[in-house]
Amino acid sequence: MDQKSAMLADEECSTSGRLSLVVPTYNERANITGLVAAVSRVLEGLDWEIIVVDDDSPDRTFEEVRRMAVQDHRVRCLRRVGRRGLSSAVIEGALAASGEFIGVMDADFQHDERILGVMYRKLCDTEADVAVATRYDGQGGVGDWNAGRQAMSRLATWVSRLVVGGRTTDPMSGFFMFRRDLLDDVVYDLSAQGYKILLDILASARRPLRVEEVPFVFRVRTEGESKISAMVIAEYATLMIEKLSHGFVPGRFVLFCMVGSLGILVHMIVLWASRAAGVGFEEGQLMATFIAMLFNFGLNNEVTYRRWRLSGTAIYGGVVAFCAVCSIGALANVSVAELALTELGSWPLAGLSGALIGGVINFSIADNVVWQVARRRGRASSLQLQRMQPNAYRPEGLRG
Ligand SMILES: Nc1nc2c(ncn2[C@@H]2O[C@H](COP(=O)(O)OP(=O)(O)OP(=O)(O)O)[C@@H](O)[C@H]2O)c(=O)[nH]1
Ligand SMILES: [Mg+2]
Repeated sequence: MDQKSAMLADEECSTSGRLSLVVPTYNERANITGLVAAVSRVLEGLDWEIIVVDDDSPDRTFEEVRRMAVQDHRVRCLRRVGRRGLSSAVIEGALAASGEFIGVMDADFQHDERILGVMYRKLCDTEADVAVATRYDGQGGVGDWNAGRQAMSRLATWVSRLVVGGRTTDPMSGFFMFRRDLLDDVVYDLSAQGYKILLDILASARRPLRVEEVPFVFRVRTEGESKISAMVIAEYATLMIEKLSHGFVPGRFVLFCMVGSLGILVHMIVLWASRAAGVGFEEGQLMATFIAMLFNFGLNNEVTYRRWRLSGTAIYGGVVAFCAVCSIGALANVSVAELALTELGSWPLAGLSGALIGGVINFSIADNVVWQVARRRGRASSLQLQRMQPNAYRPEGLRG
């Protein structure tokens, strides 16, 4: 499709509702000006706005956006300070949008802006709730990805389809458009973690959705760097576990266990180092336990509880509470392991049972005590909103 054919000078569509395009950015200074120019060209004739949600990029992408916003009021900049996360950036941008239709696309030109018009038309000409730009149907494709990335993407797409069924060929797509009332329906149920916001929306909807697809070929990034990391992959895995277990196993619990496993590694390294330095076993064990607890607290605060991260002086209270919680978990661990050893007679099984029970107890208490104040604050604001919208779904943590 050429650029002209995708333009939207069409009268019928131009009066059908504003399109708000949400573009999350992190260090996209080299791309953002060109992207806004390209998008405004293809959306000519349509009532549109672009909301760039920038997480205080070190390359100061937000300054570029503000400069454009001064010249064109359809361009808006939402700068988030002390926050990171693609999904939460998209949700907050969409909540700030004024359009009846909301589009989401990356800033790095990998998403072909020339199909925006077709996606918009799919929504306004049909009863569709979502229009997904897909890499896995018809003329779509993943471009120049190497075999490893292709295989990973295929596997992740297959797993995602276990969660959302066959509603779309590309639930992992970051390029899509939807009606604003869909967001209002699902906003309390979104996990808002990680990269895969379309998947989150589709999995959270409690009514059958009509999904239309538009194929496109994923382009190669030419400017700036990818933000895909081990953390992004871990977040994807936890999102899948949470959705597949229908919320029974919270994503936070999975991350908490991963952090705990790393904590054991830290413990063993410190113990080994202290023994090598001639420190006695008991002193070494005490030191290793304390350092591992500090490590676990820090990593959980940065990763598992990123959204409710403790900062400033609250950190001190958090460390003390976390160490106290871990002592309760450790006590339960040892007691259960002793009991299991007597009953089962197998030390690996006994050790595993103790670790599992200790982990569950640590998580339950830490989740409700250490990060409780920040989480309660989040819940309270959700409840306040819910009272204003009685038909909205109940926020996370308050479901029956
Ligand atoms: N606001 C915000 N935007 C982000 C964050 N992480 C990534 N982004 C933006 O989200 C979009 C997608 O990120 P990419 O790193 O390009 O991810 P990708 O396209 O799946 O991966 P590549 O093919 O490797 O580029 C880009 O516009 C990023 O700038 C974040 O933490 N906050
Ligand atoms: Mg990209």
